[in-house]
Amino acid sequence: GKDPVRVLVTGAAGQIGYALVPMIARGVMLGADQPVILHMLDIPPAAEALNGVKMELVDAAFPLLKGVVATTDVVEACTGVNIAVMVGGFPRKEGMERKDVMSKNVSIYKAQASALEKHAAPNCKVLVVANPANTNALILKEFAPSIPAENITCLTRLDHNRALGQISERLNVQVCDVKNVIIWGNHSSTQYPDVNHATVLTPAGEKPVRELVADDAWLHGEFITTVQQRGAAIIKARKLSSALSAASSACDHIRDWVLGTPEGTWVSMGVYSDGSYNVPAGLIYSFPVTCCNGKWSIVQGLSIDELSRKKLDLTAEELSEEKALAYSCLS
Ligand code: NAX
Repeated sequence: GKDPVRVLVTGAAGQIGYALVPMIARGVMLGADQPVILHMLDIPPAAEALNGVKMELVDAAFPLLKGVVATTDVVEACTGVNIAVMVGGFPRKEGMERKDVMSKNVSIYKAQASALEKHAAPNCKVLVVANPANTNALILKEFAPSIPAENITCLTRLDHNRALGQISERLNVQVCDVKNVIIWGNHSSTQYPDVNHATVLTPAGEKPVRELVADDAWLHGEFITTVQQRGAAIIKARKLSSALSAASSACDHIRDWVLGTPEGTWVSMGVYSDGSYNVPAGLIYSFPVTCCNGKWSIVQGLSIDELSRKKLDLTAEELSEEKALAYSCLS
């Protein structure tokens, strides 16, 4: 069989971690024929809970799971990992200033960047989930200069999947028949969920979502705000933030990156901007991408109408501000 792949999950004792590690151990992330060794990192106050997760992983007797490292030592956690899913971070608490939260996460991501750079396997692929996801990924990139920029990404696949879900509910079609929505920009409420190029597979062939929905007011209004505000709606309903959908989408992100996107389909990933679509270079920005042989590339040449242009720029501006705030925390 195949050699095991080492997958790091930081913040593994948390909510998303608890949903994510069994998915990885079942082959949802890397395939049903790919053995894995899980590396789980958390901080000392969560060490006992982390050990409990390790006990449950043992108890579940996953055939693909060839080993579990559960640790609060970042070097041990990062050593030899091929894939790093960064879920651990400092959450925003009631009454905290944005700058204070940013400052905490900048120091976490700076330290973990160095550990990954020194100890991860060559060509390690990194997915940042923890918020502010795009900016944490940017800090990680800055402080791990020997890891290629293309190997550092952030999660906007949950937003992408939420957009697919909303279209499928609205049209009463199977979600697997909807494709090529786009999430542009920041994983925040300024993100732009764009359906201008999205299609639905119908018995009569592929049809544009715009033609099938035929309700611009909904597409320009409620659809966009529902996707942007879905995280808050889940918190309101569950009294906890999204976890199973975040974990599942993180698996989708890595699976498509490693194993490739289906022909004719793109997905959304937060990646290092090269200036495509006049998005400022040097931001981690969510674009439509296709993946092949373990590499993503931004889908080029899509038409951007005036309304979309404004929304692409607005979310880029927010990311530039976050970047400036993050850098101000470094000095
Ligand atoms: P939890 O608070 O349940 O878990 C976070 C875990 O991280 C905790 O166990 C904590 O001890 C650990 N942690 C804190 N600092 C750490 C460090 N320096 N090293 C390692 N571990 C550390 O949060 P959870 O609900 O699991 O969410 C995790 C992160 O995902 C949050 O930042 C959250 O905002 C973010 N999300 C991002 C999403 C996305 O689509 N990009 C969606 C879901 C989620 O909101």
